[in-house]
Amino acid sequence: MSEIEAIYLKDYKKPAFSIESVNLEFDLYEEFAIVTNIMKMNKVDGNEKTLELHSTDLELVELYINDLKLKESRYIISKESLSVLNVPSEFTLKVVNKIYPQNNTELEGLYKSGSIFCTQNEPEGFRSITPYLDRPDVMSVFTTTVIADKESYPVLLSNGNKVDTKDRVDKRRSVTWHDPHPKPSYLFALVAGDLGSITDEFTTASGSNVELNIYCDKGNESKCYHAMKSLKEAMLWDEQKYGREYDLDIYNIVAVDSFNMGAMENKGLNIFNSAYVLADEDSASDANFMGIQSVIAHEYFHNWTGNRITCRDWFQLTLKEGLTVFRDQCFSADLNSAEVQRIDDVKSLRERQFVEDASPTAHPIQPKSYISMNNFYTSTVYEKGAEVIRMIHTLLGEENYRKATDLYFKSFDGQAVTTDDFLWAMQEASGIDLSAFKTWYHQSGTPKLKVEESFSDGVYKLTLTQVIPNAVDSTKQNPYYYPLKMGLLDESGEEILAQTLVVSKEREEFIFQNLKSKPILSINRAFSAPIIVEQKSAEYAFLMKYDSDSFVKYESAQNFAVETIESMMRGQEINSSFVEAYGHLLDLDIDLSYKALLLELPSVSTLMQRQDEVDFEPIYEAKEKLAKHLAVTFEDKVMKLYVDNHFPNVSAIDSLNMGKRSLKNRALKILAPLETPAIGKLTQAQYNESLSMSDRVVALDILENTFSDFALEALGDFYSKYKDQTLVMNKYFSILSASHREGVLKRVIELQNDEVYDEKVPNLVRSLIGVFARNYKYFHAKDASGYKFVADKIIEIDKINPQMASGLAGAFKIYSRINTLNKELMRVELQRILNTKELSKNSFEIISKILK
Ligand code: 0A1
Ligand code: ZN
Repeated sequence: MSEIEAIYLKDYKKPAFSIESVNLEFDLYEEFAIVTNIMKMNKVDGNEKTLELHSTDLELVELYINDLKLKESRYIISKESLSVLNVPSEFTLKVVNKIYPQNNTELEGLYKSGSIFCTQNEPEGFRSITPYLDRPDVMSVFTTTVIADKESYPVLLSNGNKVDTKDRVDKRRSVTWHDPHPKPSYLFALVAGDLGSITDEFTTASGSNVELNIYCDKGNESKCYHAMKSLKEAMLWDEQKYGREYDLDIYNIVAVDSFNMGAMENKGLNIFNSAYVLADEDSASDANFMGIQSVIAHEYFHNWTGNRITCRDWFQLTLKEGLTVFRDQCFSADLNSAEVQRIDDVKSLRERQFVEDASPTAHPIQPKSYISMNNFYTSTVYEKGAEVIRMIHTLLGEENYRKATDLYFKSFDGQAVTTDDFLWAMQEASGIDLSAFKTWYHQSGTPKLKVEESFSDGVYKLTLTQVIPNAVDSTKQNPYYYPLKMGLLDESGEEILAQTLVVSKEREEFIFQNLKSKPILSINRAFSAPIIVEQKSAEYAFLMKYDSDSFVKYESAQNFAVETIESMMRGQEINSSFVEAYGHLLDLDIDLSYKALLLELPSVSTLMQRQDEVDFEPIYEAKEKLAKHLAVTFEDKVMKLYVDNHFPNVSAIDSLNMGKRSLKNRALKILAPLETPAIGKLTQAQYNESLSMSDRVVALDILENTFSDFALEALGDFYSKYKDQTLVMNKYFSILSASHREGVLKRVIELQNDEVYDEKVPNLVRSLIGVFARNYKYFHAKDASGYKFVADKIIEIDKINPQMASGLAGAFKIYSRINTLNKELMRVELQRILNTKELSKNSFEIISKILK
């Protein structure tokens, strides 16, 4: 594998050429496509004689400079480039080449999803379409003509505004699009298909009318209305919160079934994984509706944070992603329950990012090197990146933050910039020195904060010690600078004080005077910093009852449960104070979705992250025992919660009914461990009478895991109802793959032959194989069967779609921390993958890092 080389941030060089304009023509046929690319180019660096364009597996048809056809001696084609020798300082380069979208299973560049031609170019897909300076700091004005058979591909789309349509004699049609905003190639998009659509419009604050279209497979139009509503909500929110208006006459969204990620923010033509567009009450869960609202907004927000201002190079990815995730999180918090949104964001950060940060693939939000950039669309760059922006927001305050973002947009509009440029704007507008804050961009690992308290003579002393993990290469790292929101409560639960401390040293003391008695500490309120707090003997039960901060209340319930489960793992009895405190939660009269979160026991992943040597069995055993005890103790109360929130059974998608559903489904999950026929019947009835997908899948999951006698019938019913709706079938595969019942691996293997399953469709692979690889019980089976199966799949899928394969390889990230027996079993399989001939650089990078 010696030919695989890393790319380093320190090696960044400015481009030697610029591209003033680019004119593209796509002639699309069933077997191939001909791309004609005419670029007006200028030398930036006068000494450079050779123009080196990025180009993957180029099949060149013709090459011209200023209308002069070039002889073979004037250029060199390699696997990854096209070099044109002796170019003048100003010239027009015309490249004609042939590509095969129909055979493209990697889903990068131009490919086919079903019968739809579509593109995915971030980060480096464009170079497989046509030779180009495929780097984000080369921005150009694109004009694109798409030509295809009129009948099979009546809809022809690209970026910008439509400027021309021509019917041609040969039953083909050409449509030309012009995008006046200079953009890098990764934002280029093209779609051709026979699509259905819905249309709406939005009037911007300054009075421009924007045509909004959402395209999908014919027949799915009625499932696009929630996405359209979300788009309009996002457009309005960005005007109100950030003063950002949309800047073209048209905004198109296209939903396709085969897509590697969630969606893509191409200028004026977003392409989406259909899972984040299509929804109706019958087929989508409440979580799906929320997910659509957030991803639609995320892509829309990129128009300013990503497109108008883009990244200088891919090491700056968090510049657009961290900021845009922060923006979409705030949007969702404003439109829904803010407290639930914050807890959900933190849960997801801890389940994914904290695990990554504790693994050999840990990296700073601004990485220093990569082998395949595709591997760096990580929860670190996205979600930890969003936490970093959130800390800046907290340090600056709302008003200064808005001044600073205004300055950022004004200073860098139309440019490709760095995270330092962003920090400059934050600092310049607020007057707050952020130099010590920069550490967050360059270090990896989750910082810990040790909290010690003392009290005497009315003086309360808080001693904070930062415990900073080493980097992956064992080098020591420095302390961080961050805002730490905290409060002090008196014995009766009254809040004495609430403030934001700034933590900046390895060890520091904060003194609070004139207190009547030892206060109770509420720390890292709202999860103001993405850290792990270590505090001995915290007053969890008290904080669960009295804290005014909804996050700390939740955190205390979680921590108390963790403490209880861990003591059970050490052989102790169930802590009755925890059980009592849990009982109080059941009585709270609060937001229903929030209550459902408070009643959830910590995940296996949370517990596993705290173990020095990970072993799942003891975690399961203790957690199941506690769950059963809670169910027995509170059966009547929980049943009342269920009944109160289940009837009348309605399907409406509004916050009240979504809250009712999440609480009653939490109640049903709490009751399930009773395993009584009555609960089995209740679950079966919920499945049979369900009006919403949330109720249906929760019931199905419980039947599958707890009441197997009833499961078969319900699963059969679900299959026959939804086998023609692939998106819904993802839920079916996931439930079966995540199951704890006997024989899961055997069933997963068989399900690969199901007529609905297709190894080329990432959503399906993630639902069946990806979910299995997170089924701790069966993936980590002590006979290595789970590891062997997933390793085989990685090897097989790597040949079809390397991005999908390296995504699956993520399941092995726990390698360095797992118990010795599992570690050895894993090692054998990881080595086997690494020995595979022609392994992609995507998979090579992840697996070689894990094995190091
Ligand atoms: N920029 C998109 C995510 C995205 C990234 C890479 C992709 O293919 C390799 C696809 C999509 C976003 O943040 O939504
Ligand atoms: Zn994004």
